[in-house]
This record gives sequence, C-alpha cells and structure tokens, in this order.
Amino acid sequence: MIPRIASISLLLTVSTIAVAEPSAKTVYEQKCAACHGADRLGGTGPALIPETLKRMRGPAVSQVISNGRAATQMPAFADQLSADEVAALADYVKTPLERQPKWSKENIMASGVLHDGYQPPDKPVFNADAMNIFLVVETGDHHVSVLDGDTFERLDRFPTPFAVHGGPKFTPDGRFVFIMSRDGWVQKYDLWALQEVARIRAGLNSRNIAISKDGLWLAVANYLPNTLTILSTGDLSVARVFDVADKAGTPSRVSAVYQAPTRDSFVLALKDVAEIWEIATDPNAQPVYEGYVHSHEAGMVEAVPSSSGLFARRRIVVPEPIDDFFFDPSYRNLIGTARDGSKGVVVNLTVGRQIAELPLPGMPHLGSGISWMRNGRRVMATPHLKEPKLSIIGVDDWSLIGTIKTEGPGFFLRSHENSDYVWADVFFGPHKDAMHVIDKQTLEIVKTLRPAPGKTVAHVEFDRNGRYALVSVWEDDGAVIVFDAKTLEEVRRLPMRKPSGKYNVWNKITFSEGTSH
Ligand code: DHE
Repeated sequence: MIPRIASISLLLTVSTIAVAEPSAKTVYEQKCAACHGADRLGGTGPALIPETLKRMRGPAVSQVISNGRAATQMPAFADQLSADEVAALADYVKTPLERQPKWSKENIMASGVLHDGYQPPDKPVFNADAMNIFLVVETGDHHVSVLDGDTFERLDRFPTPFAVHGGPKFTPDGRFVFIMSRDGWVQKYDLWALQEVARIRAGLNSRNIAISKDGLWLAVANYLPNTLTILSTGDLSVARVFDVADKAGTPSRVSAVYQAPTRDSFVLALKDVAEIWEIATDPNAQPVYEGYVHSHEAGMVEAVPSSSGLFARRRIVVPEPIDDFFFDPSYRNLIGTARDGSKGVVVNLTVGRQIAELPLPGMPHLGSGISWMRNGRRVMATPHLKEPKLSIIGVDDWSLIGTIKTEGPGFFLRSHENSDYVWADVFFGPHKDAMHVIDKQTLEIVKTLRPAPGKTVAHVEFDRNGRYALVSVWEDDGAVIVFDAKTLEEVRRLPMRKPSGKYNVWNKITFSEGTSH
C-alpha cells in the first residue's frame, strides 16, 4: 500500500544570487532545485534532463526560464538573471546526467500519493453513456477533458502530471483509467467518480504503459532507468521491477510495451539490444521456449525454456533492436520498426523469431499502424515520419500492396469497424493543416479536410459507434472538431488547450479495429 497523503504541496522558492557570476550549477541550486530537485530529476516541477527536454515542443528552454510558463507554477526569472546566466542555465539542464540515476522499488513506493478526498461511488455520477466517454489530453496546460461521447458536453477537466505521452489505458470494465507522463508519473482516475484516485512515479523518463488482460497489472516502460515497472492497478503499489538487459547483461531502454490479450501477456520491444520480451500476466502461464541456441557439445540446436507463472519472462532474440510496433489481429505477429528506421520487421511470437522484412524506408511509424479487411484480404497501413506517403501491406504474405501519396509525412492513422474510411494526418511540413480521408477499399483519397488553415490538424478518434470522428487542432488555442464520419461535415468545435490524443472508452476496451491499443 502506498502512503496516504492529503495533497501535494506546491513549493516555490525564488531566492536571489549572492555571488557575482555564479556557475550555472550554482544558479540551478539556488533558483531551480527546490522545485525541480537537486538531482534534476523533478519534484513539484518536472525533471530537467535532456531525455525529457529534447522532446518538449513549444517555447525554448531559455524562454521558459526568462518568461515562465503560463498556467503552471513556473515563474519568470528575467528580472533576476542576466541573458548569459539564462543561456548557461538552459545549456546546463540540457546536459546529460553524469551517471544513470537509480530509481528503486522503495523510491517508487515513497513517491506514491493517494487522494484523501476520493470516495468511490456505486454508479457513475453522471447520466451519459459511461461506455462512450472520451478522454482528450490537453498538452497545452497539462489537463485531460472528459467528454460525453453523445452530446460532447464536458463532464470534467482535471490536471495531469507534466507532459502526458501515449494512450491512457482503461480497466476492462472501462471504469478506471491510467495516464502516464514522460516524467514517469502514473495517474489513476475514476471515471465514475470523475476524481483522481492516486499517482505514483514508476520511472524517471518513461515511454508508455500497458494494462493486463485481467486489468490487475500495469506495465510501465522506462528509458530512465533501464527498467520495466509493474504496478498493481488497485493501489498502484509496485509488484515487480525488471532490470532490462539482454542475456549478456547489456542494459537497454524499453521502446514500448503493449498488452497482447489473446496471449495474456505484455510484449515489449527493447531499444538498445536485439531482444523482444514477453511477460506472462496469466498466473498459470506454462513455461515457453526462449528461442534456440546452438549447442557445440551436442552438435545440435537446443530449445531454452523460460520460467512459468505470473510475470514469467520470455526472451525472443531478433536480428536487430526494434522501436515501436503493433500486432496483427491474431497477436501471433509483431510488426515493428527497425531502430534505424530503414524497414519494418515481422516477428512471429509463436515460434519466437523474425519471419519477414517489410520494404518500409523513411521511418515507418508502426505504433500508429492499423489493419482492416480489403476485398476479402487483411491489409495493414502505416504512415512514415520521414516520407509523404502511407504504405499498405498484405498481412497474408507481407507484400507491399501499394503506397498512397500524402501532402507530407504523417503521425497518426485511424479508422473504425463501422467506417468506410481511414483518416490520416499530415503532421509535418507546410501542409500540416491537412487531414486525408481515404477509402478503405479503393485506397483513394476521397477528401482532404482543412478545418483550421495554417494550423496543425492531427490525430483522430471515433465514438463507440463510428458515427463521429474527433480531430485535434493541435495548437495552444486549439480545438477538438467533431466531424460526421459519413458526410465528413463539421458538427461541433470544442475549444481546447493544444489537444493531442483522444481516447474513447468503448473503442479501447473492445480493441476496436482501427484504433490504437
Ligand atoms: Fe508518441 C503514442 C513513441 C513522439 C504523441 N508514441 C506513442 C507510443 C509510443 C510512442 C511507443 C505508444 C504509446 C501507447 O499508446 O501506449 N512518440 C514515440 C516516439 O518514439 C517519438 C517519435 C519520439 C519521442 O519523443 O519519444 C514520439 N509522440 C511524439 C510526439 O512528438 C508527439 C506528437 C507529441 C508528444 O506528446 O510528445 C507524440 N504519441 C503521441 C500520442 C500518442 C503517442 C498522442 C498516443 C496515440 C494514440 O492514439 O494512442
């Protein structure tokens, strides 16, 4: 059980510099450490390390130091620090830490916060369809909006940890949701109560989270330290921390972790070593085989068994490290991006080896891959982060069926089993305001929407019936635009602070075809 604390007190200490021309480290200690931690790993303010800062979009670090950050506790230091001091401080916080920090099970447990005010209700405190709720992550001021998926009224808007990344994960009954920030915080929120339940810091720099099939466990994939943290979803206490390293002991970051429901396991790709891990979430998991090794003594190839039971780990050795990935609908195959971004690879999880390479140059973004049936054949599509196209692959023989030219490289793809269309954004370049709508059968672009000329328009999520498609205007004074998914006409426009991902409870818990898992 994590300790019960009423609330996190926000500490802001603004002191003055005592000595002339202090070093950036001294300025940091005087001005920043109280909120961001003496070790730069965060406190009431976020961690100030390159792993977090280099992914921050928006104003430069030096501007934030000078002018503060609107709608946060970050004050402006322009009247206390010279321009040179600000520049030196910005460089200092972008410098890598001298050594890999430790973040043990005890550290994680000590970070936990349970909210005293939380009262679990017997039923939802609202009348909306609890299965058709949307969460909208608003990265502009680090909040999440909870929307009624029929009326699009806002039921709640709550603060999140700093810089939420990746999809929130829902318990199988759709009641609780878990949200992760790049700083490693995991937040638990009760959708029936419209209240935060607890939060805990599972890592120092994290990638994403996955929930187990039975909803009991949450896996947190970390870059810093090189670990996979498994939390109990009940009270967020730590069930296990895996140090992530290959058989030879070389440590690795975790690229991404996902639930494989038909396999009752978590599957994770490792960024720095050529292994994929599968971790059983079934307490009765049988031993599986970790691939094959050549035995010189016996002159033959031998199978290597793994452990059995809950959290039994299986290693699958692959030719090279894999970045983000997705599964085919059978969950037999993992389709991932080779770390250098030059191709896709298919790893068959049943036999435990790579079975195909996919001709996907230009950094395919396979984490956004989706699949559907086209003329009786299952196909999958992926955007490319560095090329203006979508690639369509046949899942039966892994051949390239074709490419669809887009107005620029895209980030996200979406569809729904009740929709004839795939929606593809153009995240990068001069046409970032375009959203292509593509016919799933002809693979033709039927319409290109430009609902906010000149602004980034990205990421789509359907309601549970596939009737509406919600699109983000990804700007600080942005909006979520509700489109009729058939007529492609705008229905509503809801002002939001830099909305990024949107997540529909039903689509997520049913693993709807066309949405992210
Ligand atoms: Fe993401 C999902 C990795 C940059 C916004 N991103 C994911 C997931 C992974 C991933 C592994 C799947 C998580 C899940 O849903 O469980 N993202 C990466 C990267 O490797 C990359 C390219 C570099 C990095 O910064 O780490 C990257 N991602 C970004 C951004 O720059 C985006 C646009 C803005 C941001 O918030 O940082 C961004 N990523 C998102 C979003 C999702 C996501 C909104 C969830 C999509 C969904 O529909 O599920």
